[in-house]
Amino acid sequence: MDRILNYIEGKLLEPASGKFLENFNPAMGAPYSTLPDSDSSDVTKAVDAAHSAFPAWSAMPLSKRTSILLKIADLIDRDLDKLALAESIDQGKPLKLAKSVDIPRASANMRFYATASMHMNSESHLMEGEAINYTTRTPIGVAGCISPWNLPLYLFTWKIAPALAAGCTVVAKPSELTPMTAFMFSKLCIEAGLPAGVLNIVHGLGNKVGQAIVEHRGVSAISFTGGTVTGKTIAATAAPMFKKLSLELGGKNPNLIFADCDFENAVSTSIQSSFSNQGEICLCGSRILVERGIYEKFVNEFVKRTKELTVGDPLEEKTRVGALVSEGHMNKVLSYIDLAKQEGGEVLCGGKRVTLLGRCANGYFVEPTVIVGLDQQCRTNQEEIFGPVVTIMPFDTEEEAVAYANSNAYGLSATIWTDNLKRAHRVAHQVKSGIIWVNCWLLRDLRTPFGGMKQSGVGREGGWEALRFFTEAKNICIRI
Ligand code: TXE
Repeated sequence: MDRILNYIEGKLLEPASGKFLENFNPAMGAPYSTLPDSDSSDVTKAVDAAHSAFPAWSAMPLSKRTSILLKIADLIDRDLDKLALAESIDQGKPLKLAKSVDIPRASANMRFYATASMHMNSESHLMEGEAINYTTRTPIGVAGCISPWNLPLYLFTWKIAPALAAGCTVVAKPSELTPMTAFMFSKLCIEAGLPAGVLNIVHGLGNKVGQAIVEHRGVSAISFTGGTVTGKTIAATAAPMFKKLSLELGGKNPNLIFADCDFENAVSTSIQSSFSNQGEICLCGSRILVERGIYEKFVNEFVKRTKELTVGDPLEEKTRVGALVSEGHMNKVLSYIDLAKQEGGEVLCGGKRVTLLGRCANGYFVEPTVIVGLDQQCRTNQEEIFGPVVTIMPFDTEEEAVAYANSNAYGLSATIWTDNLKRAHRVAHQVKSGIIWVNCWLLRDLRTPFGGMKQSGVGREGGWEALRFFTEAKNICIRI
């Protein structure tokens, strides 16, 4: 069995306790590696290492820092096939997706922030005749980066890259459900010559390792992506300590389909936005709202194409829907399908666990599921399911569509399908979400602000936002 180790002070180490946890292959429903069951003493060691490394890393000439981060990006590209295979085995996602999206995005994150830091400049403001102000932005210190299991290396690097590029040193924790590519990443950092202690990766459980990172007085900022409930716990711990917080939490995103849309494009992209990565993407459009004039036509076509999706072994080329990340998560998704039925929903397709033959006989597979007949306020339409389950509801007017879209505590992203440009702008301005896609989905420009409103989080990642988050601004005012 592979043994994952912590990465502290430039070395691959066992946890202080000597204890390890099992790491499951969700497509097989069986453990295949172990990971450290670390605790607060490992976190303290990592924070100490990060503090020791901070003065040299933050003072390193930008060109040198950049070249190390670019080297890491190159090594990710070199190992694309190995990393993609590991990600698919660890997470359950189709290998094809890991190869085309997850791992390329991980190296893109490193490259984007390595070079962005070269272009970041600080502001200066002249107060006519009186004074000149200039603002400095210096790295905040040791940053804590906590990431989830749905897009493991993709989201891990999305936090680490801007933190390191800004000159911070980092203590990071990947999800205990998907630790493998973060472990492989630590080996690439060693190979790239990242100085010891600049990045420390402590593996283990959220309520032990994650909580210890959030509680540690030596950690100045926490960047977290994960569930809203965990986000609340983190905020409750970190806020009284006045730590800087970036929380990217859940979503229950509306997908608004107007009758004047490009129908083919709307249906085919909605299949993607519903079931990509088994629906385990915070940006998935799990509430589909369709203008009544095309409601029936849309539902029929959508269900037909959903039934054509191959649920199967993530390593097979034809697989479109892989395994859910864990047995617990699969049971949660199935319980929401039961709830939808109790709430009066009609399951038009899917709804059940899939049992495959062969090596994946015990895997955590769920059929892509389409449910209609539910009202906007029921729990199925209010709570994040985070699986291959969507609901479809009709609407009659634009006002109604906007009201339905906003009738939820989350506000991460929304998709709008219409060929009417004025409507696109009107609706985009009224929907309360941090990210709006018009006639597309998950089209990402890394320069744009990324994050949610309401219960979807606090703060924004992406572009300058992340570099600002990991730096502290200071204004200096000099009388002329
Ligand atoms: O995530 P957690 P879970 C949603 C999704 C899912 C639900 C719960 O609806 O069903 O959240 O998933 C670490 N202090 N999303 O419980 O716990 C944990 O170890 C510090 C949406 O698996 O939020 C992991 O590294 N850290 C989402 C990370 O937090 C703690 C992606 C995320 O895990 C901690 C994942 C604590 N007290 C789930 N407790 C998205 N928005 O992308 C746990 N962690």
